[in-house]
Amino acid sequence: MRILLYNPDNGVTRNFMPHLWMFLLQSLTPPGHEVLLIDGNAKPMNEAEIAQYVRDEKIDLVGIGAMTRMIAKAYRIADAIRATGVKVVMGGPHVTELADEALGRDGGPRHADAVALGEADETWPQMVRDAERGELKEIYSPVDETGKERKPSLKQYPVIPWQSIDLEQFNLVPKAAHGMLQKIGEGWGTFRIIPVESGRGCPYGCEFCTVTGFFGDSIRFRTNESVVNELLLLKARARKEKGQMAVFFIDDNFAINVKRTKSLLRDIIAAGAQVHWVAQISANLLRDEELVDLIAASGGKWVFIGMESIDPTNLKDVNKGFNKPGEYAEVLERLAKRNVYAITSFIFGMDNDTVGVAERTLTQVRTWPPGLPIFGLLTPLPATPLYKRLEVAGRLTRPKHWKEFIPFAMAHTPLKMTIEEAHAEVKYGWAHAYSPEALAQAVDSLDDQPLGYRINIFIARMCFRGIYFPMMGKFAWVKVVMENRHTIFKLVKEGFFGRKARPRNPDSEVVYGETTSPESQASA
Ligand code: B12
Ligand code: SF4
Repeated sequence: MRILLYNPDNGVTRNFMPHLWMFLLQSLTPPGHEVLLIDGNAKPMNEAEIAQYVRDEKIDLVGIGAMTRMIAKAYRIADAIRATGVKVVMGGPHVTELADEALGRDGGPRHADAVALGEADETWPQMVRDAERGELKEIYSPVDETGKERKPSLKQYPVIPWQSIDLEQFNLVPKAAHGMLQKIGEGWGTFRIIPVESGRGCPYGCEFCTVTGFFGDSIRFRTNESVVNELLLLKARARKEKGQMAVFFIDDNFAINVKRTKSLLRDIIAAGAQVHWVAQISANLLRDEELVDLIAASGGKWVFIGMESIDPTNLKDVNKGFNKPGEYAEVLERLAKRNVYAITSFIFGMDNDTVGVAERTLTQVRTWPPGLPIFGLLTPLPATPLYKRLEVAGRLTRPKHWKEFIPFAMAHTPLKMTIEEAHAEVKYGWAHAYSPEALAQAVDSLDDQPLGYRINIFIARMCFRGIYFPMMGKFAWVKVVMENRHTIFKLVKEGFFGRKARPRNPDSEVVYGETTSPESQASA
Protein backbone atom coordinates (compact mmCIF):
# COMPACT_ATOMS: atom_id res chain seq x y z
CA MET A 1 0.00 0.00 0.00
CA ARG A 2 0.95 3.65 -0.33
CA ILE A 3 0.29 5.19 3.07
CA LEU A 4 0.16 8.90 3.84
CA LEU A 5 0.71 10.12 7.42
CA TYR A 6 -0.59 13.64 7.85
CA ASN A 7 -0.39 16.17 10.67
CA PRO A 8 -2.69 19.20 10.31
CA ASP A 9 -1.38 22.74 10.72
CA ASN A 10 -2.05 24.46 14.01
CA GLY A 11 -3.50 27.56 12.34
CA VAL A 12 -1.25 29.96 14.24
CA THR A 13 2.45 29.43 13.69
CA ARG A 14 4.57 27.41 11.36
CA ASN A 15 5.83 24.72 13.69
CA PHE A 16 9.56 24.89 14.20
CA MET A 17 9.76 21.15 14.57
CA PRO A 18 8.18 18.10 12.93
CA HIS A 19 6.03 15.70 14.94
CA LEU A 20 7.69 12.56 16.20
CA TRP A 21 4.68 10.25 15.82
CA MET A 22 4.94 10.33 12.02
CA PHE A 23 8.57 9.18 11.96
CA LEU A 24 7.93 6.62 14.64
CA LEU A 25 4.94 5.04 12.88
CA GLN A 26 6.81 5.16 9.59
CA SER A 27 9.61 3.15 11.20
CA LEU A 28 7.09 0.71 12.72
CA THR A 29 5.24 0.06 9.44
CA PRO A 30 5.55 -3.56 8.34
CA PRO A 31 7.78 -4.05 5.28
CA GLY A 32 6.30 -3.86 1.80
CA HIS A 33 4.54 -0.51 2.14
CA GLU A 34 5.59 2.96 1.11
CA VAL A 35 4.96 5.69 3.71
CA LEU A 36 4.81 9.37 2.79
CA LEU A 37 4.75 12.15 5.39
CA ILE A 38 3.16 15.59 5.26
CA ASP A 39 3.22 18.06 8.11
CA GLY A 40 0.66 20.76 7.38
CA ASN A 41 2.72 23.26 9.37
CA ALA A 42 5.56 22.98 6.89
CA LYS A 43 3.49 22.18 3.79
CA PRO A 44 0.10 23.87 4.20
CA MET A 45 -2.73 22.29 2.18
CA ASN A 46 -6.45 22.91 2.16
CA GLU A 47 -9.09 20.19 1.88
CA ALA A 48 -9.26 20.27 -1.94
CA GLU A 49 -5.47 20.16 -2.27
CA ILE A 50 -5.04 17.19 0.03
CA ALA A 51 -7.84 15.30 -1.73
CA GLN A 52 -6.11 15.96 -5.06
CA TYR A 53 -2.77 14.86 -3.59
CA VAL A 54 -4.29 11.59 -2.37
CA ARG A 55 -5.71 10.95 -5.86
CA ASP A 56 -2.53 11.96 -7.74
CA GLU A 57 -0.24 9.92 -5.50
CA LYS A 58 -2.59 6.93 -5.53
CA ILE A 59 -2.64 6.74 -1.74
CA ASP A 60 -4.39 3.66 -0.29
CA LEU A 61 -4.55 4.60 3.40
CA VAL A 62 -4.22 7.87 5.33
CA GLY A 63 -3.26 8.21 9.01
CA ILE A 64 -3.98 11.53 10.72
CA GLY A 65 -2.73 12.55 14.16
CA ALA A 66 -3.76 15.68 16.01
CA MET A 67 -3.84 17.47 19.33
CA THR A 68 -7.13 18.96 20.48
CA ARG A 69 -6.35 22.37 19.08
CA MET A 70 -5.94 21.02 15.53
CA ILE A 71 -8.77 18.48 15.64
CA ALA A 72 -11.33 20.59 13.76
CA LYS A 73 -8.89 20.95 10.86
CA ALA A 74 -8.02 17.26 11.14
CA TYR A 75 -11.69 16.31 10.79
CA ARG A 76 -12.17 18.58 7.76
CA ILE A 77 -9.14 17.04 6.07
CA ALA A 78 -10.31 13.53 6.98
CA ASP A 79 -13.76 14.24 5.50
CA ALA A 80 -12.20 15.44 2.23
CA ILE A 81 -10.01 12.34 2.00
CA ARG A 82 -12.82 9.92 2.84
CA ALA A 83 -14.92 11.57 0.10
CA THR A 84 -12.31 10.30 -2.40
CA GLY A 85 -13.00 6.75 -1.19
CA VAL A 86 -9.71 6.35 0.70
CA LYS A 87 -9.83 5.04 4.28
CA VAL A 88 -8.72 7.32 7.12
CA VAL A 89 -7.40 6.16 10.48
CA MET A 90 -6.81 8.61 13.31
CA GLY A 91 -4.76 8.65 16.50
CA GLY A 92 -3.27 10.96 19.12
CA PRO A 93 -4.42 12.44 22.43
CA HIS A 94 -7.73 13.94 21.29
CA VAL A 95 -9.32 10.97 19.54
CA THR A 96 -8.05 8.67 22.28
CA GLU A 97 -10.28 10.53 24.72
CA LEU A 98 -13.15 11.15 22.29
CA ALA A 99 -13.14 8.19 19.93
CA ASP A 100 -16.93 8.32 19.56
CA GLU A 101 -16.68 11.84 18.17
CA ALA A 102 -14.19 10.75 15.48
CA LEU A 103 -16.24 7.66 14.62
CA GLY A 104 -19.56 9.53 14.50
CA ARG A 105 -20.99 7.52 17.37
CA ASP A 106 -21.94 10.59 19.37
CA GLY A 107 -24.66 11.67 16.96
CA GLY A 108 -22.32 13.85 14.91
CA PRO A 109 -20.78 13.14 11.50
CA ARG A 110 -18.22 10.38 11.10
CA HIS A 111 -14.65 11.46 10.30
CA ALA A 112 -12.52 8.34 10.68
CA ASP A 113 -12.82 4.73 9.59
CA ALA A 114 -10.71 3.60 12.54
CA VAL A 115 -9.18 5.08 15.66
CA ALA A 116 -6.01 4.08 17.55
CA LEU A 117 -6.43 4.58 21.28
CA GLY A 118 -3.37 5.64 23.28
CA GLU A 119 0.13 4.70 22.27
CA ALA A 120 0.01 3.02 18.87
CA ASP A 121 3.53 1.56 18.70
CA GLU A 122 2.15 -1.95 18.88
CA THR A 123 -1.28 -1.46 17.27
CA TRP A 124 -0.14 0.42 14.15
CA PRO A 125 1.37 -2.63 12.40
CA GLN A 126 -1.91 -4.47 13.04
CA MET A 127 -3.94 -1.58 11.60
CA VAL A 128 -1.82 -1.62 8.45
CA ARG A 129 -2.21 -5.37 8.03
CA ASP A 130 -6.00 -5.15 8.56
CA ALA A 131 -6.32 -2.24 6.13
CA GLU A 132 -4.38 -4.18 3.51
CA ARG A 133 -6.81 -7.08 3.83
CA GLY A 134 -9.80 -4.72 3.81
CA GLU A 135 -10.64 -5.75 7.38
CA LEU A 136 -10.10 -2.52 9.29
CA LYS A 137 -11.76 -2.58 12.72
CA GLU A 138 -13.15 0.60 14.26
CA ILE A 139 -11.06 0.71 17.43
CA TYR A 140 -7.54 -0.46 18.18
CA SER A 141 -6.47 -0.46 21.83
CA PRO A 142 -3.11 -1.49 23.22
CA VAL A 143 -4.09 -4.46 25.37
CA ASP A 144 -2.44 -7.73 26.37
CA GLU A 145 -3.84 -11.25 25.89
CA THR A 146 -6.12 -10.82 28.94
CA GLY A 147 -7.56 -7.56 27.63
CA LYS A 148 -5.65 -5.42 30.16
CA GLU A 149 -4.20 -2.11 28.94
CA ARG A 150 -0.53 -2.46 28.02
CA LYS A 151 1.89 0.43 27.71
CA PRO A 152 4.59 -0.32 25.15
CA SER A 153 8.06 -0.81 26.58
CA LEU A 154 10.65 1.52 25.09
CA LYS A 155 13.46 -0.97 25.58
CA GLN A 156 13.15 -2.19 21.97
CA TYR A 157 12.87 1.23 20.40
CA PRO A 158 12.88 1.27 16.60
CA VAL A 159 15.79 2.86 14.77
CA ILE A 160 14.43 5.92 13.00
CA PRO A 161 16.46 6.16 9.79
CA TRP A 162 17.28 9.85 10.15
CA GLN A 163 20.17 9.46 7.71
CA SER A 164 17.79 8.89 4.79
CA ILE A 165 14.44 10.48 5.73
CA ASP A 166 13.40 13.35 3.47
CA LEU A 167 13.56 16.35 5.80
CA GLU A 168 13.37 19.04 3.14
CA GLN A 169 10.06 20.47 4.43
CA PHE A 170 11.58 20.95 7.90
CA ASN A 171 14.59 23.10 7.02
CA LEU A 172 14.39 26.39 8.92
CA VAL A 173 16.96 28.07 6.65
CA PRO A 174 15.27 29.97 3.80
CA LYS A 175 15.97 28.34 0.41
CA ALA A 176 17.53 31.51 -1.02
CA ALA A 177 20.22 31.55 1.70
CA HIS A 178 20.94 27.82 1.61
CA GLY A 179 23.96 27.84 -0.75
CA MET A 180 25.69 30.80 0.85
CA LEU A 181 25.19 29.65 4.44
CA GLN A 182 26.47 26.16 3.68
CA LYS A 183 29.94 27.65 3.40
CA ILE A 184 29.96 29.37 6.81
CA GLY A 185 31.98 27.58 9.49
CA GLU A 186 30.93 23.92 9.66
CA GLY A 187 27.92 24.85 7.56
CA TRP A 188 24.54 26.51 8.09
CA GLY A 189 22.87 25.38 4.84
CA THR A 190 20.25 23.57 6.86
CA PHE A 191 19.03 24.02 10.40
CA ARG A 192 16.57 21.55 11.80
CA ILE A 193 15.15 20.85 15.21
CA ILE A 194 14.45 17.15 15.55
CA PRO A 195 12.17 15.57 18.17
CA VAL A 196 13.76 12.73 20.11
CA GLU A 197 12.17 10.93 23.05
CA SER A 198 14.18 9.27 25.78
CA GLY A 199 11.22 8.24 27.93
CA ARG A 200 7.45 8.51 28.39
CA GLY A 201 5.13 9.19 31.28
CA CYS A 202 4.88 11.59 34.19
CA PRO A 203 3.43 10.73 37.60
CA TYR A 204 2.74 14.31 38.76
CA GLY A 205 -0.86 14.52 37.55
CA CYS A 206 -1.24 18.27 37.14
CA GLU A 207 -4.95 18.98 36.81
CA PHE A 208 -4.88 20.54 33.33
CA CYS A 209 -2.51 18.03 31.72
CA THR A 210 -3.40 14.96 29.66
CA VAL A 211 -0.03 13.29 30.03
CA THR A 212 -0.50 11.34 33.27
CA GLY A 213 -3.78 9.90 31.95
CA PHE A 214 -2.50 9.20 28.44
CA PHE A 215 1.01 7.86 29.00
CA GLY A 216 0.39 6.65 32.51
CA ASP A 217 2.09 7.38 35.78
CA SER A 218 4.64 4.62 35.32
CA ILE A 219 7.63 5.98 33.50
CA ARG A 220 9.37 4.06 30.74
CA PHE A 221 12.79 4.78 29.31
CA ARG A 222 14.73 3.87 26.22
CA THR A 223 18.20 2.48 26.78
CA ASN A 224 20.99 5.07 26.93
CA GLU A 225 22.64 3.32 24.02
CA SER A 226 19.63 3.70 21.76
CA VAL A 227 19.34 7.45 22.52
CA VAL A 228 23.08 8.01 22.06
CA ASN A 229 23.03 6.19 18.72
CA GLU A 230 20.16 8.33 17.53
CA LEU A 231 22.08 11.51 18.40
CA LEU A 232 25.17 10.23 16.59
CA LEU A 233 23.04 9.53 13.52
CA LEU A 234 21.66 13.06 13.57
CA LYS A 235 25.10 14.59 14.05
CA ALA A 236 26.46 12.61 11.12
CA ARG A 237 23.66 13.76 8.87
CA ALA A 238 24.15 17.41 9.81
CA ARG A 239 27.87 17.11 9.07
CA LYS A 240 27.23 15.40 5.74
CA GLU A 241 24.89 18.09 4.46
CA LYS A 242 26.92 20.98 5.91
CA GLY A 243 24.11 22.02 8.19
CA GLN A 244 23.06 22.13 11.82
CA MET A 245 20.84 19.80 13.79
CA ALA A 246 19.43 20.55 17.24
CA VAL A 247 17.34 18.15 19.30
CA PHE A 248 14.16 18.66 21.32
CA PHE A 249 13.92 15.91 23.92
CA ILE A 250 10.14 15.74 23.97
CA ASP A 251 9.90 13.75 27.23
CA ASP A 252 7.31 15.39 29.44
CA ASN A 253 9.77 15.72 32.25
CA PHE A 254 13.24 14.89 30.98
CA ALA A 255 14.72 14.63 34.48
CA ILE A 256 11.82 12.80 36.14
CA ASN A 257 14.33 10.17 37.28
CA VAL A 258 17.37 12.31 38.03
CA LYS A 259 19.73 9.37 38.46
CA ARG A 260 18.83 7.97 35.07
CA THR A 261 19.00 11.38 33.36
CA LYS A 262 22.49 11.93 34.74
CA SER A 263 23.55 8.53 33.48
CA LEU A 264 22.16 9.30 30.01
CA LEU A 265 23.89 12.69 29.88
CA ARG A 266 27.19 11.13 30.99
CA ASP A 267 26.89 8.55 28.20
CA ILE A 268 26.15 11.27 25.66
CA ILE A 269 29.30 13.12 26.71
CA ALA A 270 31.42 9.97 26.74
CA ALA A 271 30.29 9.06 23.20
CA GLY A 272 30.89 12.57 21.87
CA ALA A 273 27.21 12.63 20.92
CA GLN A 274 26.57 16.18 22.13
CA VAL A 275 24.20 18.22 20.02
CA HIS A 276 22.53 21.43 21.08
CA TRP A 277 19.35 20.41 22.81
CA VAL A 278 16.25 21.67 24.57
CA ALA A 279 14.09 19.70 27.02
CA GLN A 280 11.19 20.11 29.41
CA ILE A 281 12.14 19.80 33.07
CA SER A 282 10.10 20.86 36.07
CA ALA A 283 11.70 23.47 38.34
CA ASN A 284 11.82 21.19 41.41
CA LEU A 285 14.23 18.83 39.64
CA LEU A 286 16.66 21.59 38.74
CA ARG A 287 17.83 22.00 42.34
CA ASP A 288 20.56 19.47 41.63
CA GLU A 289 23.84 21.25 40.74
CA GLU A 290 25.41 18.16 39.23
CA LEU A 291 22.43 17.62 36.97
CA VAL A 292 22.67 21.20 35.70
CA ASP A 293 26.43 20.78 35.13
CA LEU A 294 25.71 17.71 33.02
CA ILE A 295 22.92 19.47 31.12
CA ALA A 296 25.37 22.18 30.06
CA ALA A 297 28.18 19.76 29.26
CA SER A 298 26.01 17.52 27.11
CA GLY A 299 24.78 20.35 24.88
CA GLY A 300 21.66 21.54 26.75
CA LYS A 301 20.91 25.13 25.76
CA TRP A 302 17.29 25.76 26.64
CA VAL A 303 15.10 24.22 29.32
CA PHE A 304 11.33 24.54 29.10
CA ILE A 305 9.91 25.04 32.60
CA GLY A 306 6.19 24.91 33.27
CA MET A 307 6.12 27.59 35.96
CA GLU A 308 2.40 28.20 35.32
CA SER A 309 1.94 30.84 38.04
CA ILE A 310 3.80 32.90 40.60
CA ASP A 311 0.91 32.37 43.02
CA PRO A 312 1.16 29.29 45.28
CA THR A 313 -2.63 29.20 45.72
CA ASN A 314 -3.11 28.85 41.97
CA LEU A 315 -0.48 26.13 41.84
CA LYS A 316 -2.17 24.18 44.61
CA ASP A 317 -5.54 24.55 42.86
CA VAL A 318 -4.21 22.78 39.76
CA ASN A 319 -2.33 20.12 41.72
CA LYS A 320 1.05 21.63 40.92
CA GLY A 321 1.98 22.60 44.47
CA PHE A 322 5.42 21.06 43.95
CA ASN A 323 6.29 24.23 42.00
CA LYS A 324 7.71 26.74 44.49
CA PRO A 325 7.65 30.29 43.08
CA GLY A 326 10.10 31.32 45.80
CA GLU A 327 12.85 29.26 44.15
CA TYR A 328 12.21 30.19 40.49
CA ALA A 329 14.89 32.90 40.47
CA GLU A 330 17.48 30.61 42.03
CA VAL A 331 16.78 27.85 39.50
CA LEU A 332 17.09 30.24 36.58
CA GLU A 333 20.33 31.71 37.93
CA ARG A 334 21.71 28.20 38.31
CA LEU A 335 21.01 27.53 34.64
CA ALA A 336 22.19 30.93 33.40
CA LYS A 337 25.50 30.54 35.23
CA ARG A 338 26.17 27.67 32.82
CA ASN A 339 24.80 29.58 29.82
CA VAL A 340 21.64 27.53 29.74
CA TYR A 341 18.47 29.62 29.47
CA ALA A 342 14.83 28.93 30.17
CA ILE A 343 11.57 29.00 28.29
CA THR A 344 9.24 29.90 31.15
CA SER A 345 5.61 29.03 30.61
CA PHE A 346 2.79 30.78 32.46
CA ILE A 347 -0.95 30.16 32.52
CA PHE A 348 -3.38 33.00 33.16
CA GLY A 349 -7.06 32.69 33.98
CA MET A 350 -6.46 30.47 36.99
CA ASP A 351 -8.99 30.63 39.78
CA ASN A 352 -6.99 32.91 42.05
CA ASP A 353 -5.88 35.26 39.26
CA THR A 354 -7.11 38.83 39.35
CA VAL A 355 -6.68 41.76 36.99
CA GLY A 356 -3.02 42.79 36.88
CA VAL A 357 -1.67 39.22 37.00
CA ALA A 358 0.34 39.78 33.81
CA GLU A 359 2.16 42.83 35.16
CA ARG A 360 2.77 41.12 38.51
CA THR A 361 4.27 38.15 36.67
CA LEU A 362 6.38 40.37 34.40
CA THR A 363 7.69 42.28 37.40
CA GLN A 364 9.19 38.99 38.60
CA VAL A 365 10.32 37.91 35.14
CA ARG A 366 12.28 41.13 34.69
CA THR A 367 14.42 40.29 37.74
CA TRP A 368 15.40 36.91 36.28
CA PRO A 369 18.12 36.09 33.73
CA PRO A 370 16.76 36.75 30.22
CA GLY A 371 14.75 33.87 28.83
CA LEU A 372 11.69 33.23 26.73
CA PRO A 373 8.49 33.74 28.71
CA ILE A 374 5.31 32.39 27.15
CA PHE A 375 1.76 33.01 28.26
CA GLY A 376 -1.35 30.92 27.75
CA LEU A 377 -4.81 30.52 29.22
CA LEU A 378 -6.07 27.71 31.40
CA THR A 379 -7.72 25.33 28.93
CA PRO A 380 -9.92 22.39 29.89
CA LEU A 381 -8.68 19.64 27.58
CA PRO A 382 -11.01 16.66 27.24
CA ALA A 383 -10.76 13.97 29.93
CA THR A 384 -8.47 15.99 32.20
CA PRO A 385 -9.39 16.37 35.88
CA LEU A 386 -9.72 20.11 35.16
CA TYR A 387 -12.37 19.46 32.49
CA LYS A 388 -14.34 17.26 34.85
CA ARG A 389 -14.14 19.76 37.72
CA LEU A 390 -15.36 22.66 35.57
CA GLU A 391 -18.08 20.54 33.97
CA VAL A 392 -19.46 19.46 37.33
CA ALA A 393 -19.40 23.07 38.54
CA GLY A 394 -21.26 24.19 35.38
CA ARG A 395 -18.46 26.60 34.51
CA LEU A 396 -17.75 25.52 30.93
CA THR A 397 -18.86 28.26 28.53
CA ARG A 398 -17.79 26.33 25.42
CA PRO A 399 -17.86 22.65 26.42
CA LYS A 400 -16.77 21.56 22.92
CA HIS A 401 -14.31 24.39 22.34
CA TRP A 402 -12.24 22.28 19.94
CA LYS A 403 -15.07 22.16 17.40
CA GLU A 404 -14.37 25.79 16.64
CA PHE A 405 -10.80 26.45 17.65
CA ILE A 406 -9.98 30.05 18.56
CA PRO A 407 -6.40 30.74 19.62
CA PHE A 408 -5.97 32.25 23.08
CA ALA A 409 -9.66 32.11 23.99
CA MET A 410 -10.99 30.71 27.25
CA ALA A 411 -13.67 28.03 27.37
CA HIS A 412 -14.72 28.61 30.97
CA THR A 413 -15.15 31.51 33.35
CA PRO A 414 -12.37 32.12 35.86
CA LEU A 415 -13.49 32.85 39.42
CA LYS A 416 -12.02 36.29 40.05
CA MET A 417 -12.10 37.97 36.65
CA THR A 418 -14.08 37.86 33.45
CA ILE A 419 -13.07 35.95 30.33
CA GLU A 420 -12.37 39.25 28.54
CA GLU A 421 -10.12 40.38 31.39
CA ALA A 422 -8.19 37.11 31.21
CA HIS A 423 -7.73 37.59 27.44
CA ALA A 424 -6.46 41.11 28.06
CA GLU A 425 -3.92 39.79 30.57
CA VAL A 426 -2.46 37.35 28.04
CA LYS A 427 -2.23 40.08 25.44
CA TYR A 428 -0.51 42.35 27.95
CA GLY A 429 1.97 39.61 28.82
CA TRP A 430 3.00 39.02 25.23
CA ALA A 431 2.99 42.68 24.23
CA HIS A 432 5.24 43.71 27.13
CA ALA A 433 7.56 40.71 27.19
CA TYR A 434 8.28 41.04 23.47
CA SER A 435 8.21 44.82 22.95
CA PRO A 436 11.28 46.36 21.24
CA GLU A 437 12.28 47.74 24.68
CA ALA A 438 12.05 44.32 26.32
CA LEU A 439 14.09 42.75 23.53
CA ALA A 440 16.74 45.46 23.84
CA GLN A 441 16.84 44.96 27.60
CA ALA A 442 17.29 41.19 27.21
CA VAL A 443 20.24 41.73 24.87
CA ASP A 444 21.79 44.37 27.14
CA SER A 445 21.48 42.20 30.22
CA LEU A 446 23.86 39.74 28.55
CA ASP A 447 26.45 42.45 28.09
CA ASP A 448 29.25 40.33 29.52
CA GLN A 449 28.54 37.47 27.13
CA PRO A 450 29.93 36.82 23.65
CA LEU A 451 28.07 38.35 20.73
CA GLY A 452 26.77 34.92 19.63
CA TYR A 453 24.78 34.53 22.85
CA ARG A 454 23.22 37.91 22.50
CA ILE A 455 22.26 37.36 18.86
CA ASN A 456 20.93 33.97 19.82
CA ILE A 457 18.59 35.32 22.49
CA PHE A 458 17.51 38.18 20.23
CA ILE A 459 16.56 35.86 17.35
CA ALA A 460 14.85 33.42 19.70
CA ARG A 461 12.79 36.26 21.16
CA MET A 462 11.79 37.49 17.70
CA CYS A 463 10.62 33.98 16.79
CA PHE A 464 8.76 33.39 20.04
CA ARG A 465 6.91 36.66 19.58
CA GLY A 466 5.20 34.91 16.65
CA ILE A 467 3.45 32.47 18.96
CA TYR A 468 1.01 35.24 19.89
CA PHE A 469 1.46 37.84 17.16
CA PRO A 470 1.26 35.86 13.90
CA MET A 471 4.31 36.51 11.73
CA MET A 472 3.44 34.36 8.75
CA GLY A 473 4.06 36.84 5.92
CA LYS A 474 7.16 38.76 4.79
CA PHE A 475 5.54 42.08 5.74
CA ALA A 476 5.02 40.97 9.32
CA TRP A 477 8.74 40.26 9.55
CA VAL A 478 9.72 43.56 7.92
CA LYS A 479 7.57 45.37 10.50
CA VAL A 480 9.22 43.58 13.43
CA VAL A 481 12.69 44.19 12.01
CA MET A 482 11.90 47.91 11.65
CA GLU A 483 10.58 48.13 15.21
CA ASN A 484 13.76 46.51 16.52
CA ARG A 485 16.17 48.32 14.20
CA HIS A 486 18.15 49.93 17.04
CA THR A 487 19.01 46.61 18.65
CA ILE A 488 19.74 45.02 15.27
CA PHE A 489 22.01 47.94 14.31
CA LYS A 490 23.84 47.66 17.62
CA LEU A 491 24.46 43.92 17.19
CA VAL A 492 25.55 44.29 13.55
CA LYS A 493 27.92 47.14 14.49
CA GLU A 494 29.45 44.98 17.18
CA GLY A 495 29.81 42.14 14.70
CA PHE A 496 31.84 44.31 12.35
CA PHE A 497 33.76 46.61 14.71
CA GLY A 498 33.77 44.76 18.01
CA ARG A 499 33.11 46.64 21.26
CA LYS A 500 34.93 47.86 24.26
CA ALA A 501 36.03 44.93 26.44
CA ARG A 502 33.64 44.41 29.30
CA PRO A 503 34.48 42.46 32.42
CA ARG A 504 33.08 38.95 32.21
CA ASN A 505 30.61 38.13 34.93
CA PRO A 506 32.65 36.09 37.41
CA ASP A 507 29.51 34.08 38.28
CA SER A 508 29.21 32.85 34.72
CA GLU A 509 30.97 29.52 34.56
CA VAL A 510 31.94 27.30 31.73
CA VAL A 511 31.83 23.72 32.91
CA TYR A 512 33.43 20.54 31.71
CA GLY A 513 35.79 22.55 29.50
CA GLU A 514 33.10 23.40 26.95
CA THR A 515 34.06 26.24 24.65
CA THR A 516 31.78 29.20 24.25
CA SER A 517 32.65 30.55 20.84
CA PRO A 518 29.80 32.57 19.34
CA GLU A 519 29.38 29.97 16.59
CA SER A 520 28.95 27.14 19.07
CA GLN A 521 25.99 28.87 20.70
CA ALA A 522 24.08 30.16 17.75
CA SER A 523 21.83 27.17 17.18
CA ALA A 524 20.32 26.80 20.65
C1 B12 B 1 6.59 18.12 21.66
C2 B12 B 1 5.28 18.67 22.14
C3 B12 B 1 4.90 19.92 21.66
C4 B12 B 1 5.70 20.73 20.64
C5 B12 B 1 5.03 20.70 19.24
C6 B12 B 1 4.71 19.42 18.71
C7 B12 B 1 5.82 18.83 17.88
N1 B12 B 1 6.21 19.46 16.79
O1 B12 B 1 6.30 17.80 18.26
C8 B12 B 1 5.46 22.15 21.17
C9 B12 B 1 6.45 22.42 22.26
C10 B12 B 1 5.51 23.25 20.14
C11 B12 B 1 4.07 21.94 21.76
C12 B12 B 1 3.16 22.93 21.89
C13 B12 B 1 1.89 22.73 22.40
N2 B12 B 1 1.42 21.62 22.99
CO1 B12 B 1 2.41 20.00 23.07
N3 B12 B 1 3.31 18.43 23.45
C14 B12 B 1 4.43 17.97 23.03
C15 B12 B 1 4.73 16.65 23.76
C16 B12 B 1 5.60 16.98 24.96
C17 B12 B 1 5.37 15.55 22.98
C18 B12 B 1 4.64 15.11 21.71
C19 B12 B 1 5.25 13.84 21.24
O2 B12 B 1 5.97 13.82 20.25
N4 B12 B 1 5.03 12.73 21.97
C20 B12 B 1 5.62 11.43 21.70
C21 B12 B 1 4.78 10.69 20.67
C22 B12 B 1 5.39 9.34 20.38
O3 B12 B 1 3.49 10.53 21.25
P1 B12 B 1 2.17 10.97 20.49
O4 B12 B 1 2.39 12.17 19.68
O5 B12 B 1 1.06 10.99 21.43
O6 B12 B 1 1.96 9.75 19.45
C23 B12 B 1 1.62 8.44 19.87
C24 B12 B 1 0.11 8.20 19.98
O7 B12 B 1 -0.63 9.34 20.33
C25 B12 B 1 -0.26 7.66 18.64
N5 B12 B 1 -0.57 8.58 17.56
C26 B12 B 1 -0.36 9.89 17.42
N6 B12 B 1 -0.78 10.32 16.23
C27 B12 B 1 -1.24 9.26 15.56
C28 B12 B 1 -1.79 9.14 14.30
C29 B12 B 1 -2.20 7.88 13.85
C30 B12 B 1 -2.76 7.74 12.49
C31 B12 B 1 -2.10 6.75 14.69
C32 B12 B 1 -2.52 5.43 14.23
C33 B12 B 1 -1.55 6.88 15.97
C34 B12 B 1 -1.13 8.13 16.39
O8 B12 B 1 0.87 6.91 18.28
C35 B12 B 1 2.06 7.53 18.76
C36 B12 B 1 3.01 6.44 19.20
O9 B12 B 1 2.50 5.73 20.30
C37 B12 B 1 3.29 16.24 24.20
C38 B12 B 1 3.22 15.38 25.44
C39 B12 B 1 3.53 13.95 25.08
N7 B12 B 1 4.34 13.32 25.85
O10 B12 B 1 3.08 13.43 24.06
C40 B12 B 1 2.61 17.58 24.39
C41 B12 B 1 1.12 17.68 24.06
C42 B12 B 1 0.85 16.93 22.78
N8 B12 B 1 0.95 19.11 23.86
C43 B12 B 1 -0.16 19.56 24.31
C44 B12 B 1 -0.55 20.92 24.26
C45 B12 B 1 -1.84 21.26 24.97
C46 B12 B 1 0.21 21.86 23.58
C47 B12 B 1 -0.13 23.34 23.43
C48 B12 B 1 -1.56 23.58 22.99
C49 B12 B 1 0.23 24.02 24.74
C50 B12 B 1 -0.20 25.45 24.80
N9 B12 B 1 -1.13 25.72 25.69
O11 B12 B 1 0.27 26.27 24.07
C51 B12 B 1 0.89 23.84 22.39
C52 B12 B 1 0.26 24.03 21.02
C53 B12 B 1 0.97 23.48 19.85
C54 B12 B 1 0.86 24.20 18.59
N10 B12 B 1 0.87 25.50 18.49
O12 B12 B 1 0.80 23.52 17.63
C55 B12 B 1 -0.99 18.47 24.92
C56 B12 B 1 -2.09 18.03 23.98
C57 B12 B 1 -3.33 17.57 24.70
C58 B12 B 1 -4.48 17.48 23.76
N11 B12 B 1 -5.54 16.86 24.19
O13 B12 B 1 -4.46 17.98 22.68
C59 B12 B 1 0.10 17.38 25.22
C60 B12 B 1 -0.40 15.94 25.21
C61 B12 B 1 0.72 17.72 26.58
C62 B12 B 1 -0.24 18.02 27.69
N12 B12 B 1 0.13 18.93 28.54
O14 B12 B 1 -1.29 17.50 27.85
N13 B12 B 1 3.87 20.66 22.11
S1 SF4 C 1 4.72 17.92 35.39
FE1 SF4 C 1 4.27 18.51 33.25
S2 SF4 C 1 3.94 16.57 32.15
FE2 SF4 C 1 3.86 16.10 34.35
S3 SF4 C 1 1.66 16.16 34.80
FE3 SF4 C 1 2.50 18.19 35.27
S4 SF4 C 1 2.23 19.42 33.39
FE4 SF4 C 1 1.93 17.23 32.86
